[in-house]
Amino acid sequence: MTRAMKRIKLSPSMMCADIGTLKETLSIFEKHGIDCLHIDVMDGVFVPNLMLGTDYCRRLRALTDIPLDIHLMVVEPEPKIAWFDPKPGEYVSVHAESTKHLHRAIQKIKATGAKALAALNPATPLSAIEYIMDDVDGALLMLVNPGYAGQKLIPDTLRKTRELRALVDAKGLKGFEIQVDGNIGFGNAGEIVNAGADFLVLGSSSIFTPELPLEDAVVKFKAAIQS
Ligand code: S6P
Ligand code: MG
Repeated sequence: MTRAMKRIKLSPSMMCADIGTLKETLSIFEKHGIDCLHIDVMDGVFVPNLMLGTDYCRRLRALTDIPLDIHLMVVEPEPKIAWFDPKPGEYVSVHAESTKHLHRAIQKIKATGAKALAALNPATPLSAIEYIMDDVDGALLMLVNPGYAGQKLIPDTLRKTRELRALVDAKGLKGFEIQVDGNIGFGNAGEIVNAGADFLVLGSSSIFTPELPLEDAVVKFKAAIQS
């Protein structure tokens, strides 16, 4: 199967969504088959910003059946995983840089029934996850430094995406998902998918832009990854 034919999952970054129009936003996502809602959890320590928490997740689950995709950017993530009450069908990602025991944190996520992704900052080598790839459901490669929306993609993260895809293919890990996050736009989405990503986080560089109504932007983005 070529990359172009592969089903690409889309996960809008809810920290970029207008809270005043949340219900309309969710109904657009439901109508267009959006796969997940990306929840950026920031503690002001692991990253220099504070964002989204447990109550927000609980509220979103009451408003929609779209599964959450919870990106933990916090120090000492292990005890905090349960705070989010992850559900089967959801995703939780934990940063390799945030824990001394990444494998243990991954096991804690999997014990909840949710899928576990190992997240890597742009400067962290793939070797940080190479020996636990059989035990994760996928990886989250940051294409920007975590902390803020609206940053510029660090070019060598595309080489890293290609290298991870090659490693996944060489190991024959069929279900392993490669999520990428940061500055994914209409113009570079094709290149990012061709590099091997199959799970894209969408923020201010694509669907949450003042230049286009949300629904038009979703339709345009889907067309961009199909062409
Ligand atoms: C960044 C965070 C991301 C952003 C996303 C925003 O720390 O993990 O999920 O919300 O990158 O997208 P964009 O297109 O503004 O970079
Ligand atoms: Mg994120």
